[in-house]
Amino acid sequence: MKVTKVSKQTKQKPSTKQNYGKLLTSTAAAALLDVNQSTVKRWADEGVLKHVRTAGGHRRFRIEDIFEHKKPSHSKIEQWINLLIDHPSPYKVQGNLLLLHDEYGSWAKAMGFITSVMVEFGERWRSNKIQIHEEHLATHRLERSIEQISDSIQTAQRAPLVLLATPSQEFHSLSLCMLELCLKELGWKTIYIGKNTPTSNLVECIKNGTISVVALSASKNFQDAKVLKKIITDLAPVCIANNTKLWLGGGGAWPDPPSYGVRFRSFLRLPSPFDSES
Ligand code: B12
Repeated sequence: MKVTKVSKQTKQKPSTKQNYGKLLTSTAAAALLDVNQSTVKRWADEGVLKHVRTAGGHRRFRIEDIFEHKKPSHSKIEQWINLLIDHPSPYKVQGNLLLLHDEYGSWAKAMGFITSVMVEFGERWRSNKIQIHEEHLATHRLERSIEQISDSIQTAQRAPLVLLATPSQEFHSLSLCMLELCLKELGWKTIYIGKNTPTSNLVECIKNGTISVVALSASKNFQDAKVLKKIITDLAPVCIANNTKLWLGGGGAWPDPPSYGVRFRSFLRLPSPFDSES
Protein backbone atom coordinates (compact mmCIF):
# COMPACT_ATOMS: atom_id res chain seq x y z
CA MET A 1 0.00 0.00 0.00
CA LYS A 2 1.18 3.47 -0.74
CA VAL A 3 2.19 5.78 2.06
CA THR A 4 1.37 9.37 1.26
CA LYS A 5 3.51 11.96 2.97
CA VAL A 6 1.98 15.16 4.26
CA SER A 7 5.12 17.22 4.03
CA LYS A 8 5.89 20.84 4.83
CA GLN A 9 5.05 21.72 1.23
CA THR A 10 1.56 20.23 1.48
CA LYS A 11 1.00 22.37 4.56
CA GLN A 12 1.10 25.33 2.17
CA LYS A 13 -1.49 23.57 0.01
CA PRO A 14 -4.19 22.67 2.55
CA SER A 15 -6.40 21.13 -0.14
CA THR A 16 -4.23 17.97 -0.17
CA LYS A 17 -4.73 17.44 3.53
CA GLN A 18 -8.42 18.34 3.31
CA ASN A 19 -8.87 15.76 0.57
CA TYR A 20 -7.57 13.15 2.97
CA GLY A 21 -10.55 13.78 5.32
CA LYS A 22 -10.59 13.53 9.12
CA LEU A 23 -7.41 12.01 10.49
CA LEU A 24 -6.98 9.80 13.55
CA THR A 25 -3.95 9.62 15.85
CA SER A 26 -2.08 6.31 16.43
CA THR A 27 -3.79 6.02 19.83
CA ALA A 28 -7.26 6.36 18.30
CA ALA A 29 -6.40 3.94 15.46
CA ALA A 30 -5.04 1.41 17.99
CA ALA A 31 -8.23 1.62 20.05
CA LEU A 32 -10.39 1.01 16.97
CA LEU A 33 -8.26 -1.91 15.84
CA ASP A 34 -8.06 -3.35 19.36
CA VAL A 35 -4.25 -3.59 19.26
CA ASN A 36 -1.61 -1.55 21.04
CA GLN A 37 -0.15 1.68 19.67
CA SER A 38 3.23 0.13 18.82
CA THR A 39 1.47 -2.45 16.61
CA VAL A 40 -0.33 0.32 14.70
CA LYS A 41 2.97 2.18 14.19
CA ARG A 42 4.70 -0.97 12.99
CA TRP A 43 1.87 -1.83 10.57
CA ALA A 44 2.10 1.73 9.24
CA ASP A 45 5.88 1.55 8.79
CA GLU A 46 5.63 -1.85 7.12
CA GLY A 47 3.10 -0.48 4.63
CA VAL A 48 0.40 -2.84 5.95
CA LEU A 49 -1.74 0.09 7.17
CA LYS A 50 -2.16 3.24 5.05
CA HIS A 51 -1.20 6.47 6.76
CA VAL A 52 0.06 10.00 6.23
CA ARG A 53 2.68 11.98 8.14
CA THR A 54 2.05 15.39 9.63
CA ALA A 55 4.63 18.11 9.09
CA GLY A 56 5.92 17.20 12.59
CA GLY A 57 6.41 13.56 11.50
CA HIS A 58 3.45 12.01 13.39
CA ARG A 59 1.47 9.20 11.78
CA ARG A 60 -2.20 9.92 11.03
CA PHE A 61 -4.88 7.51 9.79
CA ARG A 62 -8.10 7.80 7.82
CA ILE A 63 -11.06 6.15 9.50
CA GLU A 64 -11.96 4.37 6.22
CA ASP A 65 -8.48 2.83 6.05
CA ILE A 66 -8.76 1.64 9.64
CA PHE A 67 -12.04 -0.12 8.93
CA GLU A 68 -10.71 -1.56 5.69
CA HIS A 69 -7.75 -2.98 7.62
CA LYS A 70 -9.83 -4.19 10.56
CA LYS A 71 -12.08 -6.54 8.61
CA PRO A 72 -9.72 -8.74 6.64
CA SER A 73 -6.57 -8.55 8.71
CA HIS A 74 -7.82 -9.68 12.08
CA SER A 75 -9.65 -12.66 10.73
CA LYS A 76 -6.77 -13.31 8.32
CA ILE A 77 -4.21 -13.49 11.12
CA GLU A 78 -6.56 -15.86 12.93
CA GLN A 79 -6.91 -18.01 9.79
CA TRP A 80 -3.14 -18.21 9.40
CA ILE A 81 -2.64 -19.19 13.03
CA ASN A 82 -5.22 -21.93 12.65
CA LEU A 83 -3.67 -23.06 9.37
CA LEU A 84 -0.21 -23.34 10.90
CA ILE A 85 -1.16 -25.19 14.09
CA ASP A 86 -3.51 -27.55 12.31
CA HIS A 87 -0.79 -29.98 11.06
CA PRO A 88 -1.07 -28.68 7.51
CA SER A 89 0.53 -30.37 4.54
CA PRO A 90 3.49 -28.33 3.26
CA TYR A 91 1.63 -27.92 -0.05
CA LYS A 92 -1.27 -26.25 1.74
CA VAL A 93 1.06 -23.75 3.43
CA GLN A 94 2.89 -23.09 0.17
CA GLY A 95 -0.39 -22.63 -1.69
CA ASN A 96 -1.57 -20.11 0.88
CA LEU A 97 1.75 -18.27 0.73
CA LEU A 98 1.47 -17.98 -3.04
CA LEU A 99 -2.08 -16.60 -2.70
CA LEU A 100 -0.76 -14.10 -0.17
CA HIS A 101 1.89 -13.02 -2.69
CA ASP A 102 -0.82 -12.49 -5.31
CA GLU A 103 -2.87 -10.46 -2.89
CA TYR A 104 -0.02 -8.21 -1.66
CA GLY A 105 1.88 -8.00 -4.95
CA SER A 106 5.34 -8.66 -3.53
CA TRP A 107 7.05 -11.00 -1.09
CA ALA A 108 8.21 -8.01 0.97
CA LYS A 109 4.61 -7.01 1.68
CA ALA A 110 3.42 -10.59 2.11
CA MET A 111 6.22 -11.24 4.62
CA GLY A 112 5.17 -8.06 6.46
CA PHE A 113 1.82 -9.75 6.99
CA ILE A 114 3.48 -13.03 8.08
CA THR A 115 5.48 -11.00 10.62
CA SER A 116 2.17 -9.86 12.13
CA VAL A 117 1.09 -13.52 12.30
CA MET A 118 4.33 -14.44 14.12
CA VAL A 119 4.00 -11.54 16.55
CA GLU A 120 0.51 -12.78 17.41
CA PHE A 121 1.93 -16.31 17.78
CA GLY A 122 4.46 -14.92 20.26
CA GLU A 123 1.73 -13.16 22.23
CA ARG A 124 -0.36 -16.33 22.43
CA TRP A 125 2.66 -18.38 23.45
CA ARG A 126 3.49 -15.81 26.17
CA SER A 127 -0.03 -15.94 27.53
CA ASN A 128 -0.12 -19.78 27.37
CA LYS A 129 -2.85 -19.85 24.72
CA ILE A 130 -0.53 -21.76 22.40
CA GLN A 131 1.72 -24.53 23.62
CA ILE A 132 5.44 -24.67 22.90
CA HIS A 133 5.15 -27.69 20.60
CA GLU A 134 2.46 -25.92 18.57
CA GLU A 135 4.69 -22.88 18.11
CA HIS A 136 7.66 -25.07 17.14
CA LEU A 137 5.60 -27.05 14.66
CA ALA A 138 4.12 -23.92 13.09
CA THR A 139 7.47 -22.14 12.78
CA HIS A 140 9.17 -25.19 11.31
CA ARG A 141 6.40 -25.75 8.77
CA LEU A 142 6.42 -22.10 7.76
CA GLU A 143 10.21 -22.05 7.50
CA ARG A 144 10.28 -25.11 5.25
CA SER A 145 7.49 -23.83 3.02
CA ILE A 146 9.17 -20.46 2.59
CA GLU A 147 12.50 -22.18 1.83
CA GLN A 148 10.91 -24.33 -0.85
CA ILE A 149 9.45 -21.28 -2.59
CA SER A 150 12.81 -19.49 -2.32
CA ASP A 151 14.60 -22.47 -3.83
CA SER A 152 12.28 -22.38 -6.82
CA ILE A 153 13.26 -18.77 -7.68
CA GLN A 154 16.18 -18.65 -10.11
CA THR A 155 18.54 -15.70 -9.94
CA ALA A 156 21.28 -14.75 -12.39
CA GLN A 157 24.54 -16.66 -11.93
CA ARG A 158 26.46 -13.41 -11.59
CA ALA A 159 23.95 -11.63 -9.33
CA PRO A 160 25.50 -10.09 -6.20
CA LEU A 161 25.57 -12.34 -3.15
CA VAL A 162 23.93 -11.65 0.22
CA LEU A 163 25.04 -13.73 3.21
CA LEU A 164 22.23 -14.32 5.70
CA ALA A 165 22.93 -15.07 9.37
CA THR A 166 21.90 -14.44 12.94
CA PRO A 167 24.56 -13.59 15.55
CA SER A 168 25.83 -15.95 18.27
CA GLN A 169 23.11 -17.00 20.72
CA GLU A 170 20.36 -15.86 18.36
CA PHE A 171 18.12 -18.77 17.36
CA HIS A 172 15.31 -16.83 15.68
CA SER A 173 16.14 -17.75 12.09
CA LEU A 174 12.67 -17.61 10.53
CA SER A 175 13.26 -13.94 9.73
CA LEU A 176 16.24 -14.98 7.57
CA CYS A 177 14.08 -17.35 5.50
CA MET A 178 11.57 -14.55 5.02
CA LEU A 179 14.35 -12.16 4.06
CA GLU A 180 15.84 -14.67 1.62
CA LEU A 181 12.52 -14.95 -0.22
CA CYS A 182 12.21 -11.14 -0.50
CA LEU A 183 15.80 -10.83 -1.74
CA LYS A 184 15.48 -13.55 -4.35
CA GLU A 185 12.39 -11.88 -5.77
CA LEU A 186 14.47 -8.72 -6.17
CA GLY A 187 17.19 -10.67 -8.02
CA TRP A 188 19.85 -11.15 -5.32
CA LYS A 189 21.71 -14.42 -4.89
CA THR A 190 21.77 -15.63 -1.28
CA ILE A 191 23.89 -17.80 0.93
CA TYR A 192 22.06 -18.98 4.04
CA ILE A 193 24.41 -19.43 7.00
CA GLY A 194 21.54 -19.39 9.51
CA LYS A 195 21.34 -19.15 13.27
CA ASN A 196 23.91 -18.72 16.03
CA THR A 197 26.84 -17.67 13.83
CA PRO A 198 30.00 -16.45 15.61
CA THR A 199 31.38 -13.13 14.35
CA SER A 200 34.74 -14.80 13.63
CA ASN A 201 33.02 -17.05 11.07
CA LEU A 202 31.35 -14.07 9.43
CA VAL A 203 34.77 -12.40 9.17
CA GLU A 204 36.19 -15.48 7.42
CA CYS A 205 33.27 -15.52 4.96
CA ILE A 206 33.69 -11.81 4.15
CA LYS A 207 37.46 -12.24 3.61
CA ASN A 208 36.58 -14.70 0.86
CA GLY A 209 35.80 -11.60 -1.19
CA THR A 210 32.67 -12.85 -2.98
CA ILE A 211 30.06 -11.40 -0.64
CA SER A 212 28.38 -8.10 -1.51
CA VAL A 213 26.20 -7.83 1.58
CA VAL A 214 26.13 -9.41 5.03
CA ALA A 215 22.53 -9.36 6.33
CA LEU A 216 22.16 -10.01 10.06
CA SER A 217 18.93 -10.50 11.95
CA ALA A 218 18.54 -10.14 15.72
CA SER A 219 15.10 -10.67 17.22
CA LYS A 220 13.28 -8.74 19.93
CA ASN A 221 14.79 -11.23 22.37
CA PHE A 222 18.30 -9.82 21.69
CA GLN A 223 18.38 -6.74 23.91
CA ASP A 224 22.10 -6.69 24.74
CA ALA A 225 22.97 -3.49 22.87
CA LYS A 226 26.68 -3.74 23.77
CA VAL A 227 27.04 -7.17 22.16
CA LEU A 228 25.28 -6.02 18.98
CA LYS A 229 27.39 -2.86 18.84
CA LYS A 230 30.57 -4.94 19.19
CA ILE A 231 29.52 -7.20 16.30
CA ILE A 232 29.29 -4.11 14.08
CA THR A 233 32.63 -2.76 15.32
CA ASP A 234 34.32 -6.12 14.64
CA LEU A 235 32.80 -6.51 11.18
CA ALA A 236 33.19 -2.93 9.93
CA PRO A 237 36.94 -2.95 9.05
CA VAL A 238 36.77 -6.27 7.20
CA CYS A 239 33.58 -5.17 5.40
CA ILE A 240 35.26 -1.91 4.34
CA ALA A 241 38.38 -3.76 3.16
CA ASN A 242 36.30 -6.13 1.04
CA ASN A 243 33.71 -3.60 -0.17
CA THR A 244 30.96 -5.51 1.65
CA LYS A 245 27.79 -3.82 2.89
CA LEU A 246 26.22 -4.61 6.25
CA TRP A 247 22.43 -4.79 6.76
CA LEU A 248 20.99 -5.08 10.25
CA GLY A 249 17.37 -6.08 10.89
CA GLY A 250 14.87 -7.49 13.38
CA GLY A 251 13.60 -6.13 16.68
CA GLY A 252 16.98 -6.52 18.45
CA ALA A 253 18.80 -3.60 20.08
CA TRP A 254 21.03 -2.69 17.11
CA PRO A 255 22.40 0.85 17.41
CA ASP A 256 20.36 3.25 15.29
CA PRO A 257 22.02 4.65 13.31
CA PRO A 258 24.82 2.05 13.37
CA SER A 259 28.47 3.14 13.10
CA TYR A 260 28.67 1.03 9.90
CA GLY A 261 25.90 -0.44 7.79
CA VAL A 262 22.17 0.17 7.48
CA ARG A 263 19.44 -0.53 10.04
CA PHE A 264 16.26 -2.03 8.52
CA ARG A 265 12.90 -2.19 10.27
CA SER A 266 11.00 -4.14 7.64
CA PHE A 267 11.49 -5.90 4.31
CA LEU A 268 9.95 -3.02 2.39
CA ARG A 269 12.98 -0.85 1.71
CA LEU A 270 15.33 -3.55 0.49
CA PRO A 271 17.27 -2.29 -2.52
CA SER A 272 17.38 -4.12 -5.81
CA PRO A 273 20.80 -5.51 -6.84
CA PHE A 274 20.41 -3.40 -9.98
CA ASP A 275 20.22 -0.09 -8.09
CA SER A 276 23.44 1.84 -8.53
CA GLU A 277 23.63 2.32 -4.73
CA SER A 278 23.39 -1.44 -3.94
C1 B12 B 1 9.23 -18.50 16.51
C2 B12 B 1 9.83 -17.92 17.77
C3 B12 B 1 10.81 -18.66 18.42
C4 B12 B 1 11.43 -19.91 17.83
C5 B12 B 1 12.35 -19.47 16.66
C6 B12 B 1 12.41 -20.51 15.56
C7 B12 B 1 13.04 -19.96 14.33
N1 B12 B 1 13.53 -20.89 13.54
O1 B12 B 1 13.08 -18.78 14.07
C8 B12 B 1 12.23 -20.52 19.04
C9 B12 B 1 11.38 -21.63 19.66
C10 B12 B 1 13.62 -21.06 18.73
C11 B12 B 1 12.25 -19.34 20.00
C12 B12 B 1 13.08 -19.30 21.09
C13 B12 B 1 13.06 -18.31 22.03
N2 B12 B 1 12.22 -17.27 22.08
CO1 B12 B 1 11.08 -16.77 20.62
N3 B12 B 1 9.80 -16.22 19.42
C14 B12 B 1 9.36 -16.68 18.27
C15 B12 B 1 8.31 -15.76 17.64
C16 B12 B 1 6.92 -16.35 17.91
C17 B12 B 1 8.45 -15.48 16.17
C18 B12 B 1 9.83 -14.95 15.76
C19 B12 B 1 9.78 -14.43 14.37
O2 B12 B 1 10.11 -15.12 13.44
N4 B12 B 1 9.27 -13.20 14.20
C20 B12 B 1 9.10 -12.61 12.92
C21 B12 B 1 10.31 -11.73 12.54
C22 B12 B 1 10.41 -11.76 11.07
O3 B12 B 1 10.08 -10.45 13.14
P1 B12 B 1 11.26 -9.45 13.57
O4 B12 B 1 12.34 -10.23 14.20
O5 B12 B 1 10.62 -8.34 14.35
O6 B12 B 1 11.73 -8.86 12.19
C23 B12 B 1 11.02 -7.90 11.39
C24 B12 B 1 11.88 -6.86 10.74
O7 B12 B 1 12.78 -6.26 11.54
C25 B12 B 1 12.50 -7.54 9.55
N5 B12 B 1 13.77 -8.19 9.65
C26 B12 B 1 14.16 -9.13 10.52
N6 B12 B 1 15.44 -9.41 10.32
C27 B12 B 1 15.86 -8.68 9.27
C28 B12 B 1 17.09 -8.58 8.65
C29 B12 B 1 17.25 -7.68 7.58
C30 B12 B 1 18.60 -7.52 6.95
C31 B12 B 1 16.14 -6.95 7.10
C32 B12 B 1 16.29 -6.07 5.93
C33 B12 B 1 14.91 -7.04 7.75
C34 B12 B 1 14.79 -7.91 8.82
O8 B12 B 1 11.60 -8.45 9.25
C35 B12 B 1 10.53 -8.48 10.13
C36 B12 B 1 9.46 -7.77 9.41
O9 B12 B 1 9.05 -6.58 9.91
C37 B12 B 1 8.57 -14.42 18.43
C38 B12 B 1 7.40 -13.45 18.46
C39 B12 B 1 7.79 -12.10 17.81
N7 B12 B 1 7.22 -11.04 18.30
O10 B12 B 1 8.59 -12.02 16.91
C40 B12 B 1 9.05 -14.98 19.78
C41 B12 B 1 9.93 -14.13 20.73
C42 B12 B 1 10.89 -13.27 19.87
N8 B12 B 1 10.66 -15.11 21.50
C43 B12 B 1 10.79 -14.78 22.70
C44 B12 B 1 11.50 -15.55 23.67
C45 B12 B 1 11.39 -15.07 25.12
C46 B12 B 1 12.25 -16.68 23.31
C47 B12 B 1 13.13 -17.54 24.23
C48 B12 B 1 13.99 -16.76 25.23
C49 B12 B 1 12.20 -18.56 24.89
C50 B12 B 1 12.90 -19.47 25.90
N9 B12 B 1 12.61 -19.23 27.17
O11 B12 B 1 13.64 -20.32 25.52
C51 B12 B 1 14.00 -18.31 23.21
C52 B12 B 1 15.30 -17.57 22.86
C53 B12 B 1 16.12 -18.33 21.83
C54 B12 B 1 17.33 -17.53 21.39
N10 B12 B 1 18.39 -17.51 22.18
O12 B12 B 1 17.33 -16.93 20.34
C55 B12 B 1 10.11 -13.45 23.00
C56 B12 B 1 11.11 -12.31 23.22
C57 B12 B 1 10.61 -11.41 24.34
C58 B12 B 1 11.25 -10.09 24.34
N11 B12 B 1 12.42 -9.97 24.90
O13 B12 B 1 10.67 -9.16 23.87
C59 B12 B 1 9.14 -13.27 21.79
C60 B12 B 1 8.87 -11.81 21.37
C61 B12 B 1 7.80 -13.96 22.18
C62 B12 B 1 7.01 -13.15 23.19
N12 B12 B 1 5.95 -12.50 22.80
O14 B12 B 1 7.32 -13.11 24.34
N13 B12 B 1 11.38 -18.40 19.65
